[in-house]
Amino acid sequence: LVFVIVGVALGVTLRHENDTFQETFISRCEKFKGSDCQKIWRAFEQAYVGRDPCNVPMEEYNPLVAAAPPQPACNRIMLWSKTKDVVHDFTEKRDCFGTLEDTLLGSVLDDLTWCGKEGSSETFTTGCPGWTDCEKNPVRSFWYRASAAFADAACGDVTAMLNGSISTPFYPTSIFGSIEVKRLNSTRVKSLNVVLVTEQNEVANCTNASLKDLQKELDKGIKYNCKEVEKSQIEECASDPQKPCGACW
Ligand code: N1C
Repeated sequence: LVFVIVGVALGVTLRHENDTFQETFISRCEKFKGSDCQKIWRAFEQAYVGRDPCNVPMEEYNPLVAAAPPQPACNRIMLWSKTKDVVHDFTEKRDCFGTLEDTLLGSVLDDLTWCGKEGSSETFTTGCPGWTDCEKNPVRSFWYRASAAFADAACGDVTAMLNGSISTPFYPTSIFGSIEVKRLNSTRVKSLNVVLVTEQNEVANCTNASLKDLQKELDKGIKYNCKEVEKSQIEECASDPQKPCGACW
């Protein structure tokens, strides 16, 4: 009897886990009017369901990206690395820039964890590999693939917020460094404008060696600019709807 009760309880928990994840996915997706969220869910699921959670290459998300391609607006694209909080605080309050989290896929999967298991058709949200446990985990491969699609679609003047409180604001193994910068194409992108977010204890400025590496990675023909901006200034502008976007820094 004890086994039956434990078994049923476990079954109920798993079923619950599975259902709430799918419900979150669908309800976030439905905020994007006119999207076929059932179809997008199926394209998502097929990437990792029934697979070893350490062997999900980013290409498995090709059908998902095809079902919901990111369509960023030119001149408003915001990329970032190690500055998620300040970036999202700003983009939530002001309609100046769009990040990957403002696109359907980025917004649906932000802050979620998921994986499959060999021989199972379910989605799990616990017991999944962490970001660095293995390289080809479903969450990491998703962000690689979605970021690649976002950068491929970038156009006009692109902004990137990097962290001036660390010694290497441009980190070659980050998604920004290893995927996005490399995929910006000079036939569509005019310039990359780095906003180096500084605090009282400024560690890096625009002359930082890692930013030289960033310029080397850029497609020739894309103009590069860098500006040090205090975090408090970005926060002030976020809270001042009167201030034009172009006057924030
Ligand atoms: O590795 P990063 O930053 O350089 O990646 C950031 C870069 C941004 O420009 C985004 O377009 O890549 C994209 N991106 C996301 O949009 C995103 N949302 C949430 C990359 N990662 C994203 N996450 C989570 O943040 C992801 O699960 C991983 O844990 C971090 C990576 O952040 P980072 O190292 O600061």
